[in-house]
Amino acid sequence: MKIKTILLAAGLAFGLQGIAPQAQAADIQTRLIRFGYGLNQDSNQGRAAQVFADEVAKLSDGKMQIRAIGAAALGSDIQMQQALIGGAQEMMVGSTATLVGITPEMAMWDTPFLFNSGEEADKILDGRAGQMLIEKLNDKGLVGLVYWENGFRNLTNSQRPVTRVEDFDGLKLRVMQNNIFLDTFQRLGANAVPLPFSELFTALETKTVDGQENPYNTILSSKFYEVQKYLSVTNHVYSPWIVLASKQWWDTLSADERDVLLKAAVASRDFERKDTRQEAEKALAQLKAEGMQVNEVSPEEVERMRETIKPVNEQIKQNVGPAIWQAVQNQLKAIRQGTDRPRG
Ligand code: TK8
Repeated sequence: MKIKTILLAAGLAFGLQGIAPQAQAADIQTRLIRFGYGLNQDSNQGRAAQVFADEVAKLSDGKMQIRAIGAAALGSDIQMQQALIGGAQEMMVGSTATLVGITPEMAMWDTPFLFNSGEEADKILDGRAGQMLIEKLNDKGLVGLVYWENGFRNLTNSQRPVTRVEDFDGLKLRVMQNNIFLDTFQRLGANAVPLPFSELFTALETKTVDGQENPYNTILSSKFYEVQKYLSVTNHVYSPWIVLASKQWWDTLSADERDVLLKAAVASRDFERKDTRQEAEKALAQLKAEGMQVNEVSPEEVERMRETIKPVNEQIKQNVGPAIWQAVQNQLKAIRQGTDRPRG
């Protein structure tokens, strides 16, 4: 009986193979895909964009070509989002913070001091809550593929070391174009000025603003150390990047083509997070070597900052709604108690 079953199974498998049609050629057309991003080519964003491009070429036998275009040459994050929505550009990677105007729920990731580590962020972003937010993009004309690490943000400025809440007083600080960031830094006492990233270096150089906040990697790759003296280790928020496609364009792709893009996006994500973390480990020493004066912020002062900006959480909760807010809190709790189970 047993042997019979095995023979039958083997025969079936053989038979099926015998009658299966020639491996079907994947439904993939020659395509040129513009993939815009804001940082320099020589940055964690640029390196991962190249990995994405290589992976897409490999998986599509060279038919789908990603043209990665950095340094905001296709526009700022917000301009590129609009181009995607209108179908004038195919893909981009940018900050989730600049998406809040379009998808208020994205403010979830602007919650100050939400994550304690990159690994926590990975679990939440790749888990149910991250997916719920990605789905919110669909009826806004965008498709979200994966989250990349931008990283924990730290403060730089040209005026003074920021060691206490009071040191923010009157600092002219560039913030991302997003009400949550504006509110956060106003509460800390800064004079917050929303500006696109593409205008930031010049604004710092001409002293239109005194400071800004971004992860070490970006402070390095955008050469902010040339125009900023002080770096204060605040780690005030972990803000991700998100790889986006134009929905209008995505809807014209075959299932095979989408599959190529999704697989390549996951490969680029895994590369990007590793690369970013490796670079971040070395970046602080490099920034010091470039002449930046770095100061830590004491746990007591971090706590005071946390307290000062706590009301921002209420605004974020309203933006994201109770379902997503709670999904994030529950999963965080499970991660910290060691009871989180990966999806799948
Ligand atoms: C790059 C931006 C950047 C972000 C910012 O386009 O604006 O400060 O951190 O990475 O998305």
